[in-house]
Amino acid sequence: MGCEKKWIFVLAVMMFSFCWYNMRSITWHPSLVFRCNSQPTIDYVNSSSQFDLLKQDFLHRPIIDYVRSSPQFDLLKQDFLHRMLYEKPNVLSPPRSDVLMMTPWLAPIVWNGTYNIDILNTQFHQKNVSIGITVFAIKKYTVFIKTFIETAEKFFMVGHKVNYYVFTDRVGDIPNITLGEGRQLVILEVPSYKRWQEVSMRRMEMIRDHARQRFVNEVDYLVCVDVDMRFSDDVGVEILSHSFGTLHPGFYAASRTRFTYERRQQSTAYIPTDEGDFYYAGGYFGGTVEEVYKLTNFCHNAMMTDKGNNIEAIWHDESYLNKYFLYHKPTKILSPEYLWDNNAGVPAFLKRRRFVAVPKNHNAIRNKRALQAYSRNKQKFHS
Ligand code: 4GW
Ligand code: MN
Repeated sequence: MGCEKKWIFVLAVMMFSFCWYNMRSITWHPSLVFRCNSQPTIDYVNSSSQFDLLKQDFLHRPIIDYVRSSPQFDLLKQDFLHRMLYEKPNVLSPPRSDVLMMTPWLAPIVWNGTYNIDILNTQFHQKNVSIGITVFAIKKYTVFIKTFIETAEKFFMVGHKVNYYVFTDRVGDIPNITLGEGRQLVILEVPSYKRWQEVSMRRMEMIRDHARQRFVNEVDYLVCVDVDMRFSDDVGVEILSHSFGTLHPGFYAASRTRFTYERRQQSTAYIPTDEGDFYYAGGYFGGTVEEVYKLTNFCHNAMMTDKGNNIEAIWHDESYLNKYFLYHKPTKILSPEYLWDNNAGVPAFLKRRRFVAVPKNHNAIRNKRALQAYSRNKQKFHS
């Protein structure tokens, strides 16, 4: 009898445990709770194993440290615009329909009428940007400096901080020019090269070296241009971007095959006839100091490789620049408004001429032999 009671007791305990176990799962097991829900949340929850990992991440990295180590978030908060009144952009009526406003890689092409300079000025003032403009005046080209800087004072980045970096071999020939507030002239003495091609090409090396040694500590952006030019209308922060190139005034409408890229395969500047987006001008490019360093470093190294192989690209630094931009697409492109030659007339799409070539008295400015070679090439390739 005692034994029977014991078994009945054991059985009762087992049945009770079994029922209790099941009741617990009915009441508390999360999957059953979710099953009561008409939405199939259960599948989502069950299959989202990455949520477990997130939880662990959270435990291992205390929030307080994360906040403390990200001071840039405080600065971001300050970046906002005040109330401004201007015409609303219209999605179904683009500001320009006569010109390409965007590249296939979504880099804007800067044309008059496509941007609001007040918005851009406010944004760039908030960032307190400073802009360096590099220009070379080697040998007789010092004659261009006065007009270049005087017109830049009127039109280039007015209201922003500007450093003019004038590279020259004739320091004594650089005139004294009174500059506006926040603007300064820095004269950089550099060697001159015998061959004019080298004078033009070595700009890449000199910009590269000074970008690293000096510009990076002094300015945010660099604008690198020819000196035989005058500003005749506004050139402002609308041109600034990570990296930018400018459409050459002679080729904006030309087909790929007519672009005067380097076509010899032996050259590092070689571009086949079935490639190429635009023909960029050698006399106007820029970007952040770091990007300009990369660009000029590439071009100079490519030139040196070619030099070692006794080859020089057809349009010198311009050919290497075009090769660089083919495979390192610029993030902004300047329309020919930013680099024009009045010899090409004034087509209807050209609403402004902001930076135009100063006619050169070739005989007085350039050495004779170089001039002959130069005109021969111009006729052959730029006609
Ligand atoms: C032929 O005798 C020469 S000299 C071709 C360029 C020369 C040259 C150019 C020079 O003697 N001194 C000089 O400083 N440069 C710089 O290179 C100057 O900044 C000039 O704007 C740039 C490109 O030369 P460029 O303006 O004569 O080239 P194009 O006619 O294509 O704009
Ligand atoms: Mn020029």
